[in-house]
Amino acid sequence: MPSNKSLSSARSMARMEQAIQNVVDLFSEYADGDGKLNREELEKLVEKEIQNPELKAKLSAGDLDEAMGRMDRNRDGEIDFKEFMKCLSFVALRCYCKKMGKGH
Ligand SMILES: [Ca+2]
Ligand SMILES: [Ca+2]
Repeated sequence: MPSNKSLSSARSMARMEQAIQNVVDLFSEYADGDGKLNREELEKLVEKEIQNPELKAKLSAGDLDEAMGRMDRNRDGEIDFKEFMKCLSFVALRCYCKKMGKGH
């Protein structure tokens, strides 16, 4: 008969926890130890972790400088986790609006 003990220890992460963990892991992996993404690191992240062609086109080449400028709120030339989260929530909101058919 199944034991409660194994249930709690073998539990896989819930979706919400998984989503949060993914974002934290993604950022820290690309920030490479110093807790901030410079332009080169941001470029790598966009290159490898974004597949949506529409989003990718927006962020590639020359637009990356613009995106970086918009994300870098405190103008220190790098993206910290807080700035990254702001950008992510903006993208998520747009994605949500699209899904709900509210366009633009
Ligand atoms: Ca870095
Ligand atoms: Ca910054």
